[in-house]
Amino acid sequence: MISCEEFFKILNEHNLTFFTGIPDSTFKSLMKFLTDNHRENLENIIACNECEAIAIASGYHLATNKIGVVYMQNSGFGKTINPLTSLCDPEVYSIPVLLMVGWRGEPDKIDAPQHKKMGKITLPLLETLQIPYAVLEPDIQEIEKELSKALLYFTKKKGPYVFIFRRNFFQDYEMKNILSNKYKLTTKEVIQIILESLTNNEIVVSTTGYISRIVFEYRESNKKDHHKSFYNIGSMGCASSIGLSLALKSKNRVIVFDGDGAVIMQMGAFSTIGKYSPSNFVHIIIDNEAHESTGGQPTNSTSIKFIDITRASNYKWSAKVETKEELLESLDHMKNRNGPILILIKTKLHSTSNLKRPDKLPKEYKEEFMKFLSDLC
Ligand SMILES: Cc1ncc(C[n+]2csc(CCOP(=O)(O)OP(=O)(O)O)c2C)c(N)n1
Repeated sequence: MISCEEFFKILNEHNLTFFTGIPDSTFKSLMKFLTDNHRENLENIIACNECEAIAIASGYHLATNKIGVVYMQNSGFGKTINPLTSLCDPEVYSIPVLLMVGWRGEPDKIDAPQHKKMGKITLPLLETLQIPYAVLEPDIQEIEKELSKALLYFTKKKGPYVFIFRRNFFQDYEMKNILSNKYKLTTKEVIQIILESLTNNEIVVSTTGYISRIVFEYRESNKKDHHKSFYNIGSMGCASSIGLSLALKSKNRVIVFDGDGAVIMQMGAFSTIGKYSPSNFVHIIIDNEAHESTGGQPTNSTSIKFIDITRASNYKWSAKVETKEELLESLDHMKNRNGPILILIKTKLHSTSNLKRPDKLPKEYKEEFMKFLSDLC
C-alpha cells in the first residue's frame, strides 16, 4: 500500500492536479485526502456521473492545455464509453485524460454479483476501445514508470489513458476535517419508519449501496418479505426509473427509496416521472449530502432544491422533512394524495456500518418479486 500523500506528490510533479469523478470504495482514502486538501494547486470537482466527469476533464484541457484526472469505479466506466470514443478519442478531438478506475469484480476475487461481469470485461473492454492502460502496483517506482509511459502517450498521441487500481492500494488517510451535517435522523430509522407505515401491498424499489442493504436487513429481521422489494444493487441512479414503469403497470403504490448521489446521477428521470405522472408513485429521497456507501464523500446535494425541481417537473405533492415527527406527519398526509409524490428526508452522515447484503442470487429475488407482482393483479 502507498500513502495518498506520496501518490499525489508524483502526480503533482507532472502537473496532474485537477481531479473530478464519482467515488469508488477503492479510492476511499484518496477521496478523503482530496477533500481535505482542496486548494489552489489541487482541485476536485464532484461530478454527477462518470460521463460528465470525462466532459469536465475535457473542458479543463481545452481551457488550460493541462490534463485532468478522472476517478471512478469500473461500473461507471461503462458510462464513459460515449465521451471517450466521440470526444476524447485521438481520431475525434484528441483530448488527453488520465482515468483512475477501481477494479471491482476482478476475476477470482470475491465481490458482489453486480460487479462480476464488468470485472471480467474491464481489461478486454479497454483493448476493444484501443485505450492504453496499466494495472498499477502500489509501489512508487512502478507508479513513476507507468506514469512516464502515460505522459509519453499524452504527448505523442493525445487521448485517454487508464490506470486500473485494485482494492487496498492506498493506505488509510485520517481526515483532518471530517465531513458532517446538522441532521439527526439516521437512514436506518427512516427506512424502518416508512416500511412500518406501509399497509401490505406496496411495491418497494431501493437504490444501490447501503439503502438497499438496510431495506434488506429490515425485511430479513422482520417478516422476511423480500418478495415485495426490488433491490437495485447495481445500475446506480436507475431505481426511480424502474419504479416508474412498475407504477405505470400496477394499481398498487410504488415506493422508491433513493439516495441523493443516485438521484443526481440520473436527474433527468424527474422529467420522465413528471411527464408520465403515475398517481401511485412515491419517491423517497434520503439525502445525507454524501455518497455514504463508498465512504461518505460529499455530493452536490446542498446546492440542489429537489422540492422545486420535482414540482417544476410535474410531481403533484412533496414534503421536506428533518425530524421523526415531520416524517410521520408527511406519511400521514401522503395517504390521501395523488402522485408522483416526493418526500425529501435529510439524514445524518456516517450513521451506517456493518450491513448485511442480499445473499441469494439477484435472479432468485427477481423471480420472487415478479410472482408477487403477478399475484397482485
Ligand atoms: C455507475 C456507478 N458509479 C459508482 C458506483 C459506486 N457507488 C455505489 S453506491 C454509491 C453511493 C451512492 O450514494 P447515495 O445515492 O447518496 O446513497 P448513500 O450511499 O449516501 O446511502 C456509489 C458512488 C456505482 N455503483 N455505480
